[in-house]
Amino acid sequence: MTNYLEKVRETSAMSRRNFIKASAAATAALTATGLTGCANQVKTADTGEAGPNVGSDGRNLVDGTWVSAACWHNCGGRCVNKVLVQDGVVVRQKTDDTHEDSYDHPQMRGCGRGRSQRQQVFSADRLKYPMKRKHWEPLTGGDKSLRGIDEWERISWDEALTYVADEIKHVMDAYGPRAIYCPGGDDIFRTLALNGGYTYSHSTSSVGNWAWLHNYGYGFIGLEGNDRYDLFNSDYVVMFGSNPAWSSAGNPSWFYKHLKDAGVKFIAIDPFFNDSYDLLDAEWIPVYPGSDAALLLGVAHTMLAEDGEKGLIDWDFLHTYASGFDAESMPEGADPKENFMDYVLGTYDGVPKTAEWATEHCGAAPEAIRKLAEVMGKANNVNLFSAFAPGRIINAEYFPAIFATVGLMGGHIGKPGNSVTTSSNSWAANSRTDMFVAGQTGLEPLPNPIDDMINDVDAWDAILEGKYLHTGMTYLFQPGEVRDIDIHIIYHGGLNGGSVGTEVCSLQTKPNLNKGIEVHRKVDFVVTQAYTYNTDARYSDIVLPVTTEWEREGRLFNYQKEAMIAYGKVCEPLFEAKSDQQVARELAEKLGLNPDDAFPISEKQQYFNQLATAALLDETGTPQPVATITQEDIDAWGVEGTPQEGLIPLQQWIDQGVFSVPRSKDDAYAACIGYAAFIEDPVANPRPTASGKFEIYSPTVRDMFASTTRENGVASATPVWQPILDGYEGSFANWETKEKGPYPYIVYNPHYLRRSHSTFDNVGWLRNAWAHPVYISAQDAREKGIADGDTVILWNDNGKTLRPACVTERLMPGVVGLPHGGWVDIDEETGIDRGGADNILCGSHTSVSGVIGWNSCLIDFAKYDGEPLMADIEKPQTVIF
Ligand SMILES: Nc1nc2c(c(=O)[nH]1)N[C@H]1C(S)=C(S)[C@@H](COP(=O)(O)OP(=O)(O)OC[C@H]3O[C@@H](n4cnc5c(=O)[nH]c(N)nc54)[C@H](O)[C@@H]3O)O[C@H]1N2
Ligand SMILES: Nc1nc2c(c(=O)[nH]1)N[C@H]1C(S)=C(S)[C@@H](COP(=O)(O)OP(=O)(O)OC[C@H]3O[C@@H](n4cnc5c(=O)[nH]c(N)nc54)[C@H](O)[C@@H]3O)O[C@H]1N2
Ligand code: SF4
Ligand SMILES: [Mo]
Repeated sequence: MTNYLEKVRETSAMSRRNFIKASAAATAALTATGLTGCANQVKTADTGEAGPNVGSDGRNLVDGTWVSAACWHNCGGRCVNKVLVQDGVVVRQKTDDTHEDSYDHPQMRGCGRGRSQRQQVFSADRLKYPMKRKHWEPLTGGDKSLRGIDEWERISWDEALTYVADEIKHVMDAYGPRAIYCPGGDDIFRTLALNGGYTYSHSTSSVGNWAWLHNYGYGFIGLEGNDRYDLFNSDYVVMFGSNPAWSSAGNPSWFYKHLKDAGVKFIAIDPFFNDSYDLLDAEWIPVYPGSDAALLLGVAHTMLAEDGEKGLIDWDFLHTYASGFDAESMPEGADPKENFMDYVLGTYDGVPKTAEWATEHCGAAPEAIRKLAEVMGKANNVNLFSAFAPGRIINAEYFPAIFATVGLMGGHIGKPGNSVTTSSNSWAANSRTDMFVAGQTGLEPLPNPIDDMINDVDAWDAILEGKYLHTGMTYLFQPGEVRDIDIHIIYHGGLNGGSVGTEVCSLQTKPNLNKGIEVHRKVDFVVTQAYTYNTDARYSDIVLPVTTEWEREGRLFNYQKEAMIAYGKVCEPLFEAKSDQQVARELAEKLGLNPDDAFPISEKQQYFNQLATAALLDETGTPQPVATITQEDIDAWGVEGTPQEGLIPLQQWIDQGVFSVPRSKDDAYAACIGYAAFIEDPVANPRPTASGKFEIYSPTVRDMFASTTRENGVASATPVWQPILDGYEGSFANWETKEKGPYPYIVYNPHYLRRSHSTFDNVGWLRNAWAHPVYISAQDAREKGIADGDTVILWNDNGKTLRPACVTERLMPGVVGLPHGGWVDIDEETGIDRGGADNILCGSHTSVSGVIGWNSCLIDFAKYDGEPLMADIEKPQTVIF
């Protein structure tokens, strides 16, 4: 063990020497340099045509100090980002070069978005000063219909915070804390909690129906998978709805490519033959969005039908580790007829879920389904993977359970070369089993005294109608209860999740944007903390400009399994921006509260605490502090702390931007197999379910869904197929005759390279690189007379939006791909959105669980006969001051 830690230390020391060599220039402190003028200078340097080491102004782009800089968005990856600072000006960016790149010790390289970060931070459309809407009036809102189109007036911080505090005080007196809706803002939450509370939101956003496996029934808490080295032991990787090349930037696609090169075969189940499948030479099985459960039932039926001849099912495995597969393994007290196998065979409902039955629902050929059944058989080593996308569908509540069950049928859990798991975001192709203990800021939780939480899918209706269905928090259901709610203030406070960059779902990213705008024009007061003129800011009365992570003390990220990314401050706050926490403190003061009660320790101390408490779990699973901290460090930082021995000196970690662990196929982490302990000894290590096994039949899930009182869909203990009402089945007016309805196409939202959700959409370089078209299949385009590049209008009852067409053979006919996150841009004359905002089309529909169906929406589309769209790169930025 000591040897291993020694090796880690040595690697750090080596890269430290390289680092010092590379950045021989002075380490002049930047903090004193006001960078208000920095934006212009950076632009000159960036847009220069000159060679790589000389800026257009002749500036030498080699000398200076490389500083670790944040790339903090919720982007599916987490990478090292460095900026070259010269005389206080950021002139260049680079990524991880702390060591040679290898499979054993990969660099944590950034993507195009991260490398364009300076164009976001130093953008001309940064919010620079507090401002108020010209026709806003205190306490009444003034002309509220002008929200989103009004002019802006610059005001002082004192004025702005006084206005906000007065609105809050007024609403607290008149209606109480429940009237304040605050869907996001880790820092402002603390101030509002101290002030009496606020109404909060929750959502299944990323994971969709995967939420129902995380904590309940099946015991797949977080769906354990295997380490990346183990994947070489597999014959097949079967991928449902996975596009790491777009949505898991960083190393996952590269890890997958190593598997392909080693001879592992890939099968892709997806409406889109995406770039990842192309890279991996995957065999493509096209399916309609939301139809995966149907396809998998066809696979299960085929496995049962062909088991006698081919020996596909591992019966011992099923009976030992799962309950509810067949009549003999049903839990005590349950009706034996409700077992999964008899459901698949159609024993009692008269509908055998054959490959042909599945084809009618999913669109995949019966031969492809039969082939997949053979692949899933027990003779093969299979990693059955899905990203989250196929879970973000209404009526697909039972897809994750059916997915897991098919994996269990072939015995693909808990053994080398086999796993059944979500493979998504930064842990795609490398199970998320942690190698680190995250550092803690030292801020104790400050709970909200109010328990009102509105599901994002219901939020806008709730505010318009004055009532909502309270079901507790996503993942932790309480029985559905209709409550009155009377929202007067919307406070968009920024990001959630105990760390930056995690999901909130703002006006832009919640379903039903047109209804959201109506709500924003109804309530008494809207305030937003933002650094860029995002959709929340646009539809507000008062906007408070905040710093980006580049202008803050620093933070620690441990989203990457094998690396801890640390970054510090790049520059002082631009213009009049303040950190979210500073805003929360100053507002607390205006509200007559003591800001120290909300934030008893400084932002610097919080950063230090994170670094000091981060630990590597060594090969025995024992936490080893990462940072070596001396008394001199503590004194230099001016914080409280205790010296400690770690694996890398504190300042070196921050200078490098990363502490990463060299790996090898023989290390203890490589042997990490999901659920191995349970498989080895299911009695000693039971699953946290009633039966102690994987529960294919789950009364917990049935009761949970039944308790919501939502009507669309069934609450069932047996995982069953449900027609997708906002998907393929719903696209027909008459399913029997196959007569199409008014909205015959399924639109879904691929997470897109140009952006991290809506973030980065204002960055010119990225607009230049990625056009944000709408993907249309060649067949549908032919039928509609649409050519590549034509402006297309997409519509349904929720709204209308425009995009240029990208006509492709890689998309299944009947399916339309509208990338996620385009900034809404409503033409007030026509009501049509020119920004291709996905949530213009996503409605406030849900099903029995309350899941949000981003990838199940119905639309029609046509060639647009109005003025064609200009390319996004031509669109001017909105610079207010
Ligand atoms: N139609 C549709 N909608 C979707 C999805 C979909 O697929 N389709 N996907 C959903 C998913 S998976 C997710 S995770 C959510 C994400 O939803 P969001 O988290 O709302 O998405 P972002 O666009 O990343 O929003 C971040 C916003 O916070 C601002 N911001 C960033 N850093 C800071 C900061 O430090 N302080 C403050 N005050 N503001 C900051 C950014 O400028 C940006 O406007 O979207 C969901 N919405
Ligand atoms: N560039 C970029 N990367 C991101 C993000 C971003 O906004 N931009 N967002 C990050 C976040 S927070 C999240 S949650 C993840 C989301 O990442 P994912 O959940 O992986 O979602 P997508 O990348 O949209 O889609 C992955 C694949 O699923 C397919 N798909 C869609 N619906 C279905 C379906 O019903 N069935 C099947 N079989 N396939 C389907 C799509 O065609 C696509 O090929 O991405 C993360 N990464
Ligand atoms: S994947 Fe995310 S963290 Fe990494 S460089 Fe790209 S945007 Fe930044
Ligand atoms: Mo997400």
